[in-house]
Amino acid sequence: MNPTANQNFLGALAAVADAHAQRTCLIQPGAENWSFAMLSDASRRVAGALAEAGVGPGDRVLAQVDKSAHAVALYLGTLRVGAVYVPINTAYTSEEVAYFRGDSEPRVLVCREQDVPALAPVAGEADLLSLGADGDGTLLQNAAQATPVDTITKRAADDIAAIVYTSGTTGRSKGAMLTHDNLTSNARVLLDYWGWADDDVLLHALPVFHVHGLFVALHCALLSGTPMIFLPQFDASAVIDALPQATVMMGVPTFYTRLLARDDFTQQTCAGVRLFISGSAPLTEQTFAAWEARTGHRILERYGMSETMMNTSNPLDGERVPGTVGYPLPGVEARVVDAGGQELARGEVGVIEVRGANVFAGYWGMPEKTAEEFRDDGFFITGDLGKMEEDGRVSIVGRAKDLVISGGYNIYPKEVERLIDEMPEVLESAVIGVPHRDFGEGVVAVVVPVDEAVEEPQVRAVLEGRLARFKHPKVVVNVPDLPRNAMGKVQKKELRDRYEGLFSEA
Ligand code: MLC
Ligand code: AMP
Repeated sequence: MNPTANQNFLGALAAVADAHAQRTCLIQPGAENWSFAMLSDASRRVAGALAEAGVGPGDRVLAQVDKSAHAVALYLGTLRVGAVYVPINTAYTSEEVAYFRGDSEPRVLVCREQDVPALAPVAGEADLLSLGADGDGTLLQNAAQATPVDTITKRAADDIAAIVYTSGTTGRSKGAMLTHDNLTSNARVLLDYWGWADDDVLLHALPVFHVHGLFVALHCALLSGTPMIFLPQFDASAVIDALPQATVMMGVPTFYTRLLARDDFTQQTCAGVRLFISGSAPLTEQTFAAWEARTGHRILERYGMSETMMNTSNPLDGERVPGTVGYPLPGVEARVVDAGGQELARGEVGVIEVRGANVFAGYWGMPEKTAEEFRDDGFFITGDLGKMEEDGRVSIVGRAKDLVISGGYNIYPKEVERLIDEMPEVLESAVIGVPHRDFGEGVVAVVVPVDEAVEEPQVRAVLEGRLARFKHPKVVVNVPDLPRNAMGKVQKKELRDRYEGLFSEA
């Protein structure tokens, strides 16, 4: 790598876009398709609006926007001016957005038009701009007046391209800083490992505020100059309609279980597909087997995180083993260690640690937290429990971190417990995840009431407006006390075992 060259990841994407200018980039059923040239052009205009708003290299652009072609242009426009893209879930409440705004100190906050009144009071120093999925709003109005930016601001390989927030087990969310080199290296590895071909068409139904939809999926298509069927969200009917035109689909396990629940989803639907990829949450062996029985395809499962993007993957050619997440990707080292950080023998369960060009630069504004999660030799402590098989495959068996993954979204119990514990009717609570047929895990609040039993609507009413709804407990259970160990620590495993059948009918 030439250290004096411009390492802005957008440079690589722009070169591909120029080479495929007239090719379709975004296939949008029911709306106009966008060519690579149209997307490049839109990103230049958005960059103009951002530059006019004073956004420069290293400045943060916080975005809470619906998925759309314009949202992709906003991401690319941010990179173009050398700024840092900070995407957040559209389900977050204004109270949650206030935290991200305060922590990331963006120059600009871009939100949906309907959210302007609620977010104006929390925008702080940031300019508040709006962007509708159809292109309405002040961002594009400003872009129409601004001079488009043709240059790509020079960035070093280790300059920050994006901050992706991932919730903290103890405190508030931490912003994982991903560098231009992190994005570039992981995208190149995935294109090669998954055998991306010139005639591939990706079905993209993931949200574009997490690494799965924004980086893994989008980058594979943009960096290979191949089209995506760009759906605004996952809707089983829309996916069944679009799949016959696709060759690759990426999804969280819920996508797969929801498709399997449909009688009109058949082998014929995916006759043209060469690869189904799953990640962000464990894919059960039952889903793997049911998918193979229905479609003849063995789903390729891979493992990643916001902090690292993709770490391991089952092979494209070769055995895809259900219940495992495959081999460390080229350039990624993985090891399994005990509590003291000693590497364990193959087959033994411990914490997974990874090192490589994909691993993030640290948590934004949290040097101590960053130091705690890295070993001296540069390995990042993932907090996932797993083992390495004799042949080098990795299996994930659980989590050392107290985390629920529901439909591919992470929910940190502490964040929910803190609010429930503030209720005068509650003595204490424990929030857990138990098996859920649709979401993989469903959130359950186990509460010790002061007096009368606490009902689910009461809890929801307290959380409403304060926590995104996907984090709300789907069930509230009342108990006289919480099981604790000798140290006084709540035994969540015991609670998970006790309530494991709660959603069996779900
Ligand atoms: C929505 N709801 C959820 C939920 N999604 N509840 C629990 N878990 C979820 N994941 C709730 C809403 O709050 C709402 O509740 C109700 O369900 C209907 O909302 P919806 O928006 O209509 O939901 P739906 O369209 O059904 O969404 C489900 C989904 C979506 C699975 C399609 O959650 C999704 O796209 N998930 C993908 C997440 C993802 O991309 N993860 C990648 C992270 S990156 P109410 O109460 O309002 O009715 C990562 C690294 C890696 O992990 O390795 O990839
Ligand atoms: P996030 O904070 O959204 O980046 O979530 C990352 C977490 O998702 C990882 O630390 C894992 O716990 C989990 N995860 C991602 N992919 C898989 C997978 N294939 N199997 C099991 N867990 C996964």
